[in-house]
Amino acid sequence: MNAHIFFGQQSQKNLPCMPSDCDKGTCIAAKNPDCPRDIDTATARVTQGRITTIFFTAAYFLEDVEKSTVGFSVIVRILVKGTFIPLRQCFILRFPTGNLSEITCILYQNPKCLSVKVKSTPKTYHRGIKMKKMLAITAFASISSGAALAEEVLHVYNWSDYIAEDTIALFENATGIKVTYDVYDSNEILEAKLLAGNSGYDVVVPTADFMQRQIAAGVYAELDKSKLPNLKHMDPALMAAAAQFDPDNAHGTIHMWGTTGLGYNIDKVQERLGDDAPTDSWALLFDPANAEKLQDCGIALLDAPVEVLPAAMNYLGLNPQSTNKDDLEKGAELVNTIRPFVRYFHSSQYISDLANGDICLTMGWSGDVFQARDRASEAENGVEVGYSIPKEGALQWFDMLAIPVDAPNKDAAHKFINFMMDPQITANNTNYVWYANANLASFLMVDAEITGDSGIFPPDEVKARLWSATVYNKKTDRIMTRLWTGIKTGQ
Ligand code: SPD
Repeated sequence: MNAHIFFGQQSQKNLPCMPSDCDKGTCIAAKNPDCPRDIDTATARVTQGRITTIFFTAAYFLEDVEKSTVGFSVIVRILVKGTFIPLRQCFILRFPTGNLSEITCILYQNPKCLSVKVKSTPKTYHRGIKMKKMLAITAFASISSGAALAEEVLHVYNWSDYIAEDTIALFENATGIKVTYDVYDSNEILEAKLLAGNSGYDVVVPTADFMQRQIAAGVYAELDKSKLPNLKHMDPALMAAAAQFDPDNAHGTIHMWGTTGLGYNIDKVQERLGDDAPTDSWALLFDPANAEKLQDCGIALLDAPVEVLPAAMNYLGLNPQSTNKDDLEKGAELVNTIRPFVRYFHSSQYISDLANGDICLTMGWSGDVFQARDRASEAENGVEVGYSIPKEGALQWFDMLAIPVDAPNKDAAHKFINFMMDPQITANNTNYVWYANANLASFLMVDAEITGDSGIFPPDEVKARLWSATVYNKKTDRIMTRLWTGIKTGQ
């Protein structure tokens, strides 16, 4: 896969469609009737410094593009001051010595056609050759103004395995803000830090039900939506579902959402339970006869009482959202019957263990199980991983981007959250972590393998069987903690 952007006359003859009608307002340049409109956009701007925004016309020459059914991803090289700069994906890029300039290019269906939008330019540039000069100038301006700036820092606390590997670097490159990034793997850990106060974090990612009671405890700042223009991309239906925990989505926006189901090693389960193994049912885990047969190849459970007990209650035919003490105790009793066959309780270790064949069954979060499947297939180790949303039903949850009320850098936090809602960034994240997102504009850029997988984006008939989490009050919390401690310690 190799593609170049060139600025200048040479590239123009390679393009069937060229920018031609630019004026001071907007320019859609694809005039060739063979070219779809808005097939790609290219912008460059200096985000800080004396010249604040420059949008430009550019010409692409694509040598070779990796095709997929959804779109194209490209690697871009840019010529600045006579040197080709190796860059990552064509999305947000910066010049080598400055961190203030950025180029964005998004390529969709037909890479041979070009459509460039030019908005509110200080000057209008019609020719790529002028663009080349302009880039040199802006890079220069960046270097000189960048030296005087103090480093701005953003502290992010997120779930492990929950972001593409280059997202943070792209944000840093785009904004010049340095990110410190820590991870956790349970809501309880995050909650303990937030309730203690002065966590030092600017952005955190609570699950919506935990977030609700944390909002009540005054843990979060209200979002300043004027700083979040990318909110317009969010799916109103999913945001409304998340709003049941945070009215008007006042404190958070959806990072990813998913389900809690069963991850399993297809061959090992089949070897032990035969062709009729109930992989589509909680019975695979909660029927003690099955759990006993699977114990030798390894069963793991999430270390999350609010996930495990309601699933057990659901299998028993009880309301998984119930806070009734008897119901919770019946759920715990069932989990106790399979407890001797459970190897461990952990909420992230199962990803690598499932991928390596070290366990054969886990209760797990959708994307994490798909990551395990992906890792196994990359390792070519013969392990085949399956994920199922049990036919009895499953939890649907939303993980939210939010800002603690005592965040040291709320302005940068808003920039980060807005960046995370950029359609291309969201798509990159989903393509990497295998979780469904709620960003409608991103779907064109999400791998078809992901959008088409019913375990990640469940169809309506499956959605109808999903329940949303219960927000437990202090009294129920205490019951849950007591039951959970009993289960884990085997008493
Ligand atoms: N590896 C990322 C996992 C994110 C899971 N969030 C789950 C919340 C479930 N209630």
